[in-house]
Amino acid sequence: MRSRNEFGMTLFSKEHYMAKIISGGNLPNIPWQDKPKDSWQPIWRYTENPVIDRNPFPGMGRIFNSAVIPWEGKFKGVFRAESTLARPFLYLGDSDDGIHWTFQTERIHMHDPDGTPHDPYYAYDPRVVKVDDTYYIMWCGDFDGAAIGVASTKDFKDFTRLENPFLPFNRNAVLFPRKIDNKFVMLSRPSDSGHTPFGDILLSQSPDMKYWGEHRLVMQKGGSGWWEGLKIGAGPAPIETDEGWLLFFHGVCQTCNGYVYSFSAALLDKDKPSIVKYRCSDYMLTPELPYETTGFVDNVCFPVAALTDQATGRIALYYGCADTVTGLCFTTVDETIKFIKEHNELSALDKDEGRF
Ligand code: BMA
Repeated sequence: MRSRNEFGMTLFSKEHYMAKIISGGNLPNIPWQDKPKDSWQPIWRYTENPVIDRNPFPGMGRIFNSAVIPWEGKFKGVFRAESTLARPFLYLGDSDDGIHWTFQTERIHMHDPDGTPHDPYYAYDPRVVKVDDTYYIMWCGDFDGAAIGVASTKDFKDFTRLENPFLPFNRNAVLFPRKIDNKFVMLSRPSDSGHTPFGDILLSQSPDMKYWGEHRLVMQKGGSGWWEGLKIGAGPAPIETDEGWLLFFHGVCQTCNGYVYSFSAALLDKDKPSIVKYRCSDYMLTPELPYETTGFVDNVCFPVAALTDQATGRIALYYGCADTVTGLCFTTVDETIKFIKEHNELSALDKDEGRF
């Protein structure tokens, strides 16, 4: 509905405006359940969670914090999988519906551009992002401490290791799904050598996925919500919307009984994504159900992958639960952006381009 006020300005009623996803294409087979009628929250869980339970195949203990992407009308997964060694490596999986998975029982092997085998010493929290015709996998691996590893593939059979983008120590790296101003743009979370009692989200740019620079501060931890008081980190690849880049991010709260990982979302400027336009002061999902509150590490909801359907605005998010199993939850671009705006809280630095 559209009307005009006494000054002749056009007014839109709430029903009229619907935020839209503007790239990524349609995904009619996106995993989906409608929002429960009694829910006031912007994100709702898949009722059959977890989608990947404990001990998913012989010898494999836990799969969580993992990436899922559309592939040839079905879905491909790049999983953080921990065998009975309890040490993370990347494994592949396939699914017709994004819910039921078959796994390859041999971990992903990689080589340098000259063909020399070059496997990660360990690898966790993978994100997979398609830019142009190439899929990039980013993970946290060892480089004299925790740092970001990157590999590329076009077929999920052959994986070429690229140069490590950043100095140690760093985690939670994820590319934007297209170049901006002709450059690759990657979010990351620099830290120290320990289990990082601090952390903000930064952005770096590259003409070629090899040389990275033009670093910018995007978002700092904190705000009025204690749920993100200790540190924050980017989740899935930012989603392009008509309001800017929709970024789901996790936040960590320090309690007397350990860390609690929740998540929420922000909107970044379309052309200069180090500028935060809106940021949600409240969490959208926090550990509540037993598979989120109890596991190898209790109280962890850790989002790393999002499937989107441009036609309907649906978003399916995969999140690691308690460092033990994989959960699925849902929202729409409109629900999320509405919630962000209703709970908007920006710091002075959020609005800044983040160049010091
Ligand atoms: C973070 C990462 C995640 C993990 C989380 C909770 O620092 O290591 O992989 O889910 O801690 O243990």
